[in-house]
Amino acid sequence: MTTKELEKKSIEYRKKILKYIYGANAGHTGGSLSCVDILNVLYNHVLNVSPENFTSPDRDRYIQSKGHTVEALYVVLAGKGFFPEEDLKTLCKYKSHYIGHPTKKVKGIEQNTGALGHGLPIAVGNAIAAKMDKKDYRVFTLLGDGELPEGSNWEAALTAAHYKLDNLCAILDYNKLQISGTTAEVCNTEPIDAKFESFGWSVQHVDGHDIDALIKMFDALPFTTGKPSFIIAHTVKGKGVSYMENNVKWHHGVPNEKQYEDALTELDNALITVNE
Ligand SMILES: Cc1ncc(C[n+]2csc(CCOP(=O)(O)OP(=O)(O)O)c2C)c(N)n1
Repeated sequence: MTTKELEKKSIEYRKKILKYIYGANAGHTGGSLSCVDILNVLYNHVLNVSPENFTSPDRDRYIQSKGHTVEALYVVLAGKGFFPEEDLKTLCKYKSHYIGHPTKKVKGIEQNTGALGHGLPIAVGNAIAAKMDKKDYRVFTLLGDGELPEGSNWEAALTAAHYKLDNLCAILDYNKLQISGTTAEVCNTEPIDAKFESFGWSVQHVDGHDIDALIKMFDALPFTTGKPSFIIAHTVKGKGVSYMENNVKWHHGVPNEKQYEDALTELDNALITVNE
């Protein structure tokens, strides 16, 4: 897929994230819009995973540690044919499997997450298993900067370096906001790059909304043989909808009808620009 095609896909994903959150009257809007370009590139360029090979032991693994932004994952998985997009109309409804956090009841989802701080440890376990089984699959996990203070992440970070897991890549959705304020105010984890480097990871920074830059970054994995890779993806919470951008209110805010229409208009205009 070309960069332009992926850029268009990102806008379509954003529209769908809003559509289903608006329909459900629930969801994590800002963080889903923040990470969707990363998911786009992962699922449409990087990961060897599809509905057909999802039970193969050789498939790549993607574990979404910041589980609350599952709406972004749902629209990407639906687009890949893991389940009919129609199913997302049941988002957050009684008896639906499409709940507000990832669950293995949904095809394409590797692990239940949402209690923050669990995805990286699980990914480390998967990557160790690949090494033990002499398999070539790779393991990717997406973390939020607000989730980084969870202690389990640091134990996993130590372990990943100890076992030289160069088949592991953690991506940080570095939007600098979390649930109730800036990440720095709630619990400062800076300097993140120096911390992971000192733990024995190979660290790179990227613009998490630049499709081309993301492709190049993922194509360069592993950054160092014998070390796990850490990508700090600089993102904007609420990206693509100007009134939501960098506003903590939209962590789990749901647009009203007028706001929803305005957001769609803005995204449709962005689509016209990409098409030019
Ligand atoms: C163990 C745990 N503690 C608290 C929460 C509540 N919680 C949900 S989202 C969130 C903030 C996460 O911030 P971040 O990881 O930066 O996500 P983003 O801003 O990218 O949406 C918190 C504290 C949780 N889900 N799990």
